[in-house]
Amino acid sequence: MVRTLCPYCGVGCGLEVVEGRVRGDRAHPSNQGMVCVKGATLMEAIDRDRLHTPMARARLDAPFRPISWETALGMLVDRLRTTLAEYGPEGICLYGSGQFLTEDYYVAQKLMKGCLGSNSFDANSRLCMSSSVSGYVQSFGADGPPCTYDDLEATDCAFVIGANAAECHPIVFNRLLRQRRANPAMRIVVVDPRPTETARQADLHLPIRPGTDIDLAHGIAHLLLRWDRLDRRFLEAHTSGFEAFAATVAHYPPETVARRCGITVDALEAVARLWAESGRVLTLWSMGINQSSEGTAKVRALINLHLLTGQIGKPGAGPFSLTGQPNAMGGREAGGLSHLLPGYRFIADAGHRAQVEAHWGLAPGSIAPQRGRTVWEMIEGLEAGEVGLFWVAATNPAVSLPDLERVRAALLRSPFTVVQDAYYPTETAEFAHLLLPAAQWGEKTGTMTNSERMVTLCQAFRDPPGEARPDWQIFAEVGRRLGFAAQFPWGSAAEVFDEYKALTGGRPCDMSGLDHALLAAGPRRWPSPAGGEADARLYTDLRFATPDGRARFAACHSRGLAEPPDDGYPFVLTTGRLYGHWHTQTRTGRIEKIRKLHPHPFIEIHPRDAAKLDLSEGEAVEVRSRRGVARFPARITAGIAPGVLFVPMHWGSLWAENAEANALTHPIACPDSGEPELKACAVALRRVSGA
Ligand SMILES: Nc1nc2c(c(=O)[nH]1)N[C@H]1C(S)=C(S)[C@@H](COP(=O)(O)OP(=O)(O)OC[C@H]3O[C@@H](n4cnc5c(=O)[nH]c(N)nc54)[C@H](O)[C@@H]3O)O[C@H]1N2
Ligand SMILES: Nc1nc2c(c(=O)[nH]1)N[C@H]1C(S)=C(S)[C@@H](COP(=O)(O)OP(=O)(O)OC[C@H]3O[C@@H](n4cnc5c(=O)[nH]c(N)nc54)[C@H](O)[C@@H]3O)O[C@H]1N2
Ligand code: SF4
Ligand SMILES: [Mo]
Repeated sequence: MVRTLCPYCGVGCGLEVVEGRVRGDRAHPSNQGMVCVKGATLMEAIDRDRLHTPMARARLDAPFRPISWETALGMLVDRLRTTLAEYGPEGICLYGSGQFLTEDYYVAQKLMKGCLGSNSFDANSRLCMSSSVSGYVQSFGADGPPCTYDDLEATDCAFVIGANAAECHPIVFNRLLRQRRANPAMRIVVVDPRPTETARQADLHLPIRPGTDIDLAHGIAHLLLRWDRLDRRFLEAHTSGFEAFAATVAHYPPETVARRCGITVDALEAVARLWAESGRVLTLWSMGINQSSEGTAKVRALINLHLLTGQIGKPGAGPFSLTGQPNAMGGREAGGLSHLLPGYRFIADAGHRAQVEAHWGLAPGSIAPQRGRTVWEMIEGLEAGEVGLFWVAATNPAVSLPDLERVRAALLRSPFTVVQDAYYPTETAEFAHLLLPAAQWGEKTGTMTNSERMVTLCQAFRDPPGEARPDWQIFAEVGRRLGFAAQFPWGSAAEVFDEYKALTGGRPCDMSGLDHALLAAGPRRWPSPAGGEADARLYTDLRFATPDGRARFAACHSRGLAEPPDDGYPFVLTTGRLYGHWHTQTRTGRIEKIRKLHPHPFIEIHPRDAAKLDLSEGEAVEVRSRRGVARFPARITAGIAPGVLFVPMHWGSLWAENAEANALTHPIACPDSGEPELKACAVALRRVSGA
């Protein structure tokens, strides 16, 4: 029996692998033996359509030919050297993933930011958690979700906003439902423009208009101030910026807020009353908040409510982001975004750079002082001819980035693209010059951190197929061949972890007390300082990670959608996920049971809008935005608000004809987090007659 972690969502369920089958690990505190359909069917896809050997081609219209690792690594190292000489370090970009192990992430940071001098390592977390990262950092002084899953079973009121947890974080949602069964007075509020499975289970569902979350949060704060339902002692002792915040929310009276959000004043008052009267309030959010041109401000507006009411640092209470990918947390800890360094450090901080340079045995000044490119800036860099080498690992940007026409055009211009993936074909492989076969889950050992800061050792239990190699080993071998033998000496992932954890000592994400041997006995939550104990929750002493120890209120106004609907594009399209599928389907598209569950893409539309187009159930609709078109069979549902549409993100060009959500979306991003507004764009509809 081997213990590991589910490689899908950020719930981070512990698994046991016994004789080639997986089951939930009862000893794992996060899931206590439970798994959802994705975890349960995991084994079925791990051998299908794998990439077995490196492959290369001189031009994108030529066929790939298999090559040896020796040839592939030689080619890559030559190309890195010539790109450095011709473009400078920032001409090299590596785009990674929350599906890396922490060890993969760490070695990639050392290679890119340390040895190559390019801070342009970014991850798909930029499309996912980066607004939560910047929200936590701005409000608390450090990243890190303060809560644990035990809070799900200790809360009186779960405020679920912009998250379809029943489908996307099923085991977290199960634990919440378990709490409501145990404590019938407990309430679940769901704020989502769609009638999701999560909303159907709610005691109160607020179907707000997309992009009005800040209005809603400020509207709640306005009422709490009016009713004088504040925790004044907490406010005065532990926060800053209250006056400016109070002045801001004065502009959000209930009538205005209800109108903007498209809900009734009664509904607004009902939710504000729950905030006022519940002993313990837990806010859970995910992409409906983060994927927004004001994502950071949305996160801070939610945190404001916790500061106003002192709902933090105690069981059952606090702001709790639900992490998307299995190791997006570990990625943040290891510095896996273009403005970060390992141990929750920042590129912009000269002291932080010096600490990391010293740890890496590199000369002072090796790490460049400016942040690197975000993934969208990498695309712009390709367009401008400023990027000479684009290296993609464990993500499928030819499906998951916004404005795909523009992305594809940029990829076609790329002088040299490396795609390091476990599967072949993928949509992004079409744009590669060099393919590197990666070992995936079960074939490499290393650690992942889930949403509740629980670090789990994922143990290998099978050999990689063909010549596939763990990502960290690929990065390390490239580093050695570039002349950095001393920097990449490790023989095992356990040694990588030991070097990495030393960089977390004394930092908020301290895991200096952990190692692989200890984790083999069971998962551990950080902070885990060497030789010390720490509370399970962050900020139980109500001292925050800011210089004055106070959490900061944000006084931001709601700006609404970056691309609001208008006469030419009168609908708001939102995008998201389905219970069975995982992202771009590289695994789940190859599993019969899941294909049956979700056989084809679709668009959700309100009956009134469908009637205007004379559209009946299942008929094809053409959806057009300023950037592209796609077609979907209509799914008519009274639950969705009129004027709002929904399409799932899962169908790229390999899996359906012309049904890409991201053909339509735009890249306008939050100025603080760089996270694009994947949740809303303006579109027009046309019935496709005879289809
Ligand atoms: N089954 C499944 N589970 C997954 C994944 C998967 O691919 N499949 N992926 C994982 C990953 S990486 C992630 S990031 C998470 C995402 O998890 P979630 O964020 O829960 O999933 P989404 O479907 O992307 O979006 C959630 C909801 O946001 C709503 N929404 C849209 N616009 C707004 C708005 O303006 N305000 C509010 N309040 N809500 C809005 C949408 O209607 C949608 O129901 O799921 C993880 N879990
Ligand atoms: N319209 C719209 N677009 C979105 C979103 C949305 O809600 N709406 N959500 C965004 C979000 S939150 C996310 S997280 C992204 C996800 O988007 P992607 O990251 O593009 O999606 P995945 O299909 O998970 O891609 C992971 C890739 O890594 C490969 N892989 C798996 N394991 C390994 C490994 O160990 N090593 C290597 N090298 N490869 C491996 C898989 O085969 C797959 O090709 O999509 C974003 N795009
Ligand atoms: S809830 Fe998430 S981590 Fe748990 S089994 Fe399902 S996909 Fe895997
Ligand atoms: Mo995500």
